[in-house]
Amino acid sequence: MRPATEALLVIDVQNDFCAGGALAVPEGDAVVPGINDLLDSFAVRVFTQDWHPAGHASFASQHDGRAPLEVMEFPYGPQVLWPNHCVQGSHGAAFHPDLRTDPADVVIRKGFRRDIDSYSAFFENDHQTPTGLEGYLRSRDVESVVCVGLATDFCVNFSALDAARLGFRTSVIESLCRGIDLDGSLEAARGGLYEAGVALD
Ligand code: VGL
Ligand code: ZN
Repeated sequence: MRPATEALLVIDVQNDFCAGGALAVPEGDAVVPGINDLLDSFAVRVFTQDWHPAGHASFASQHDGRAPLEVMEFPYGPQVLWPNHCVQGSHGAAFHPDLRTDPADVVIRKGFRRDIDSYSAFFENDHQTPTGLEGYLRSRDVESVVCVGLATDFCVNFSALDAARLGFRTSVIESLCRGIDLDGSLEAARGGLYEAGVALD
């Protein structure tokens, strides 16, 4: 068993980020068996779920003349526009069917405000609006966070950066993550995580 002060953060292992999904991450499904094996060794297990209302502002379909993967200026800064994905209650938003979800202590849903995206498990993309995860972890006396899931360069990256910034000892198990890799975003994420003191295991 890992120490009681260590949490496993399983990020966005949902159908839309896996093979056949609306925003499929290459080899996204490949993380499932390893995550399943890891769950029982952690005393604190947090899952996140990208959970957008239909018509979410991060969807390219909401902006005339815009295509997925273009970057648009939002009030809080540049925002990548995505294909419609992880719509609340849809099959795409459900966890991968082979992921063991019963061991989850808590499921944090994010991205449910129409006008603001949320990559990080801790804060929305304005970097101010909290999801509540910090308080949850602190009230359970968590000191370390281990991140796995999808996508390495977006939700895993921003979750790990925020965890480190909040003072949690933070690591990312890269073999249990897969990335989107948009214009070098995977290498940029690795560099940023290293700079932030996040261990890449
Ligand atoms: C994600 C893009 C849009 C992710 C979520 O889980 O990494 N990426 N929404
Ligand atoms: Zn999303």
